[in-house]
Amino acid sequence: TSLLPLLETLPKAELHLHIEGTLEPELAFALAARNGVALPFTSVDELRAAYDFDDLQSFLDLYYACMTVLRTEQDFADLGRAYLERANADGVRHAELFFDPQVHAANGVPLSTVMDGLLRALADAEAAWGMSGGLILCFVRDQPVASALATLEEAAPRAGDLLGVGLDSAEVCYPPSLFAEVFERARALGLHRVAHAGEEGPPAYVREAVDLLGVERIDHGIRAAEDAALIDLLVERRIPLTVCPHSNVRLKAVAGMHAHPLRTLFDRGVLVTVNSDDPAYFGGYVASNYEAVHAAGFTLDELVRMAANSIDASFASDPRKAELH
Ligand code: ES4
Ligand code: ZN
Repeated sequence: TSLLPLLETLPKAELHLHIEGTLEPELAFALAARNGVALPFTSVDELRAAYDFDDLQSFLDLYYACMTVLRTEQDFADLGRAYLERANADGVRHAELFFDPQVHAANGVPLSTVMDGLLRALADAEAAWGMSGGLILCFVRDQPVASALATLEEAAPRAGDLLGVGLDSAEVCYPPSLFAEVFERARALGLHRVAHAGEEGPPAYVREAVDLLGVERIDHGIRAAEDAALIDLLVERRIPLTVCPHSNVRLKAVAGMHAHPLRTLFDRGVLVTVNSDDPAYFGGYVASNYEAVHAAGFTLDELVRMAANSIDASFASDPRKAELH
């Protein structure tokens, strides 16, 4: 019997979610037609058939190609609305959305267009379902540091409209240390800081993100399980990991859920959370990711703990966290 209906009722926060990764093929084709943009696929089925990845880069190539259909403030409001409606059905009470402004800028879309559309979707979700949340501006680590700095300066006057900054895209060969100055500036602007690390990259990248970027959470971080002293550091500093089970399996970061280091990390006392990453591409939204964790041998009590961790690990205010528990 499926635990899914029960998992959908657990109050949870989603902390690792690329809003561009919630673009379902049907909406991608609708926006392509609306904006007169061509997709390199002739049908929804052909696009869905391309969701067969070897690694992170093979996914990113398709993800960035599909992002070209996103052009107007309304597109971002529609995208955000569709995700938040789906998340509400999965018991998400607080959602922190990653977005990639440098990629949109390369497509001719200004930062304000992206932010205004997504903020409208978040405001509507708060009004409709009492959902809280916000935006985390991510720097794409395979673009120059100067581009990240310029993007942050462009965003600086609207720092109050952001929860924080993150770091994503191709990981190997782009160590966190490259972005120390960018993250120092984000800290000075009063922004929270997170970074993808230890998804495909080595444990040393997780340590750099903590020591040199001062991040408050690590996105993925699963390769930290290879380094006992690093696990101790995450436990002592109470630095949560935002783990994305379907993503790790589909991008072959792990050999399968049976080989996932989540059990090691959880049993050692790391504050692990369960998230969906790019759910349109990886075969399931957040409750489905909790179900995958259950199928891998975690008990309902343990899943309840991870849902509680997600609220504690969020950037919601303390009164809001108390309300969510
Ligand atoms: C991403 Cl799964 C993943 N890893 C790194 N960067 C990303 N951007 C969107 N999804
Ligand atoms: Zn991610």
